[in-house]
Amino acid sequence: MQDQLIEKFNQRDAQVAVIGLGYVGLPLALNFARAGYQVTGIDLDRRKVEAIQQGESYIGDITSAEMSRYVAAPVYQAAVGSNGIAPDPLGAKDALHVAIKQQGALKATTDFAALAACDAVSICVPTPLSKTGDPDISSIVAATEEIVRYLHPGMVIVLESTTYPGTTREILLPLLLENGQGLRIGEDFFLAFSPERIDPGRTDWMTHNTPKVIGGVTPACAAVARAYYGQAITTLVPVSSPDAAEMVKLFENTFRSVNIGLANELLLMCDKLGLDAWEVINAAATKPFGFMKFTPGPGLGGHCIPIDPQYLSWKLRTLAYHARFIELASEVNTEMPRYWVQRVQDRLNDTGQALKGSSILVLGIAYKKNVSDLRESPALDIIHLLQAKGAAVCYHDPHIPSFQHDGMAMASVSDLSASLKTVDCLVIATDHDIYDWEEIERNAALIIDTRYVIHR
Ligand code: SAJ
Repeated sequence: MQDQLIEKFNQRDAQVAVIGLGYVGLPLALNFARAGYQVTGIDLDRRKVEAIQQGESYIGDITSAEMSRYVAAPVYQAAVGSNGIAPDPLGAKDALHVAIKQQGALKATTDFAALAACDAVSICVPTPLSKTGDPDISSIVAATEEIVRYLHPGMVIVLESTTYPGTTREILLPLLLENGQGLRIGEDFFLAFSPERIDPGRTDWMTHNTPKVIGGVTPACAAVARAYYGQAITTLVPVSSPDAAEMVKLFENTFRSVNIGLANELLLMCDKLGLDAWEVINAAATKPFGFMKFTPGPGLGGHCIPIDPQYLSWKLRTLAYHARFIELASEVNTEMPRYWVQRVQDRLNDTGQALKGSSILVLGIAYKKNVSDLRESPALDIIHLLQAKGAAVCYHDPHIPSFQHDGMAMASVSDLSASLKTVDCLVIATDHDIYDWEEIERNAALIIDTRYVIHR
């Protein structure tokens, strides 16, 4: 079975599925289609499925023109049932079959039954934190339970979702082994973990050319998973187990969280010493070796860096180990919004004005520059804290015209120049490249710059 499957991948004559068509799954599905596989994208969100069927991209990194090249040809659409599965794609007339093979490499559906015809499936579903701050892998479990229903001999499953070490082996494997058909791991079906390394908006490192770590449950699983991914990804980095691969991903992002926390603590220390933290950091960054620059900021945003390390510290707590760096970094990073609000209060106080009743404009609320993603953005905490102290807060962000979050509903001010001239204080939370910083500095009375973009 192993050799048959590997040969199918090497011949690029495999049918594969990607579960979860977000910023990770859709680019992966496209890369598999580009490699020559027949790809079925599966997502619970019918709007995503319909958009793909229409050749419309909803991911910034993919153009609709690019996607349309791989979406099923019109003739295939005619034959496809409403749930996105052709009645009998392999028995279709020659013309349809050729159309499917050449152009219909990518189709989408909400129906997991498509897995019955698949030789491989990649799981790219979200792994958030629960309300209590613990890992929520319910989407992974739900996807795996669907896979079990359609598990058949000659199938490889690769988990991509970021999760704690042990998930693949301790959660997915037992579920898959209860397949009721006596299918054996490493003989009849194969299982591996390969973490995603997508950085939305990047054009230098993309899915196909970013080295991809991959760890199989058994040597046969590793060989099959490498054949599956090797046709679409330039560089594979095999590791000894799925646990190691899971740990690699968490270490990568914990590395960032801890170093960002150190940069933020440097700011707090420089405050006490009356030093300019950015001057210190920029000078330290001239060291040509043994140093990597991170900068203080408004706090830690995004759907990766604040979340992933918590998966690791949670797992270690179950083993009675306290992951001190992770928890300390999280403590420092989450404290930053409060630190910056205190800076606003002090600056207004210096001019004899109370924060209460003052008007504050927060500039840039996305979690980092040049993105429109608001998830875990510290700017939201800054707005909330300022409002709690009685300030009248407005914001401007060209990437986020309006938002609703945690009972807050706001819209970006339309005339930035006019707003700059009227507010008491400006807080620069995200330094989008689109801003004209000289004009901003000319028009704003008081500036609290969490990104050091004005003084750069
Ligand atoms: N931040 C700082 N100081 C820094 C760097 C970042 O305050 O020196 C803040 C950012 O403003 C943001 C948060 O930390 O709020 C996270 O920033 P990030 O640069 O890590 O950006 P992310 O969250 O988009 O991280 C992603 C990750 N990619 C994946 O998980 C696949 C991360 O591993 C990448 O290294 C990062 O992109 C990247 O390099 O851009």
